[in-house]
Amino acid sequence: MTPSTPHDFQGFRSGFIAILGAPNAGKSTLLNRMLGEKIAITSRKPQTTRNRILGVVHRAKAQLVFIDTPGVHQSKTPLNVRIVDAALAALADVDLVLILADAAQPNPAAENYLLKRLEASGKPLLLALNKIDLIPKDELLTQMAAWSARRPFEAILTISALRGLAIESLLDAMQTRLPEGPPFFPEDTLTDVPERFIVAELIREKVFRLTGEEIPYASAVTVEAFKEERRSKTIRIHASIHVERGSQKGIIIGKGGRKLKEIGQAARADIERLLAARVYLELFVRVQKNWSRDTRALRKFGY
Ligand SMILES: Nc1nc2c(ncn2[C@@H]2O[C@H](COP(=O)(O)OP(=O)(O)OP(=O)(O)O)[C@@H](O)[C@H]2O)c(=O)[nH]1
Ligand SMILES: [Mg+2]
Repeated sequence: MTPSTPHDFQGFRSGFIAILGAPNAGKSTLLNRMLGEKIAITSRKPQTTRNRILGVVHRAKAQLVFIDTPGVHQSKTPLNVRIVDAALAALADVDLVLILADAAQPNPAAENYLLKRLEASGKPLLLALNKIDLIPKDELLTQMAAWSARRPFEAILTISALRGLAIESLLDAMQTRLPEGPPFFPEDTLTDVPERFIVAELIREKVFRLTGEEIPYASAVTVEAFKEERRSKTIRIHASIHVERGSQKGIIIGKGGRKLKEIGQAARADIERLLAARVYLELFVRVQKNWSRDTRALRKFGY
């Protein structure tokens, strides 16, 4: 690539956009959809995302840098307070905020809390009502009216992140509201999160999807070893699933190790797709008593 002069970026727009919303609104699904790659994990259960995840969308005349965030809600547990703080901290450095709301299952308590926390930020807000594949059009119109009565938005759009409906119009609406300027990242940059982090997240996603009750919320995943074996073209990964109690360890392992095997197989398939390589995945389950309430453990697990 030859170095670019500022002149090359005439008419080019670039900026940072935070995706904020109640838990389960579809924020991570939308990020993946806009990127055309899966970098953020998703599940039917709320509070899937725990960290800020950056994703870069490259368009002909613009670069949109998204920050996917954990769902904002009022919760007082140490883990959740950290998670929500992480989401709102994303606000500081962005040019625009995209609020994503679940039109099929509105969450007024969390939405109002978010709007209140956004008041002081002074950032322009764009609203997208998601999951329009699940509700009739007239109900959507009622909701749009109700939202615009709550506070003014730059624009209100209706989309389906899962089905890929109206995603281009949403990108257009965001692009026109970004400042003019050169791109922040090279053209081949998709994210700034390390592969190891995405690997840990893909394992955590399987725990979220394949276990019930409190297990997903009591689990954290760390990757201890990540070794490329040139000769066999295999990547050897050792990872641990940390839970809070011995009984939870038993549930994750399952009868005859069946649950852990299921988690491992599903995770490995995704990791192989991500890394485009053969993967040998070894999973351990460890008990770290009440880690979600322990500041040091929270830090160790990346929260
Ligand atoms: N039907 C339908 N389902 C959707 C749509 N977008 C997302 N979902 C589903 O909604 C659920 C939650 O999606 P996520 O992307 O994990 O939601 P999130 O906002 O990132 O959730 P947290 O990280 O927990 O805050 C998943 O089961 C998605 O498949 C949509 O447009 N239509
Ligand atoms: Mg998410």
